[in-house]
Amino acid sequence: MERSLVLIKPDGVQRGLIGKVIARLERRGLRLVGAKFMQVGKALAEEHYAIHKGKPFYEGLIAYITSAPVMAMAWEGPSAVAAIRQTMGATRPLEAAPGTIRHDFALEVGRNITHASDSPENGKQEIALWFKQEELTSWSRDVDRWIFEK
Ligand code: IDP
Ligand code: MG
Repeated sequence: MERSLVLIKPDGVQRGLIGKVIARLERRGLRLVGAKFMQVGKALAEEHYAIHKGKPFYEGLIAYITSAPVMAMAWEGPSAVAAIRQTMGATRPLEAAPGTIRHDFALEVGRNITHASDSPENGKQEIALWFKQEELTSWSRDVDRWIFEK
């Protein structure tokens, strides 16, 4: 089953949106496999956002993600990466489709509430970066057969 890292960033936590974000992912049919509420240190932030090092917004991005606690989660499902990014909406809230989290709760790209992995490979890598193996729980739900075709 495909997995994605999801972060509710400091703005989402401060604004009391943890429950709303989780509710949308649950409602979609995705399955939670790990979750922890944590303060992000500079080292983890820099490794997580290494691909953006050198970009004009990089320093601000590291300051943003380390500024207050985040809710880090691993979610799974068929095509979980694409499904979750669709539920989050485009990176820039003004380009996000109505009904998406970034459209419905945000205005600015530097305060866009969530992070989600952008490929199945990055999903695996990011979950390995943020979670120890024993922090992830594989399980099944009675309702799975009504959500997952196979
Ligand atoms: P994503 O979060 O939708 O995958 P990325 O392009 O990977 O978007 O960028 C990572 C994060 O960096 C964004 O979610 C956003 O918080 C921040 N970011 C991206 N572009 C800008 C920008 O132009 N100004 C400020 N922050 C930005
Ligand atoms: Mg990204």
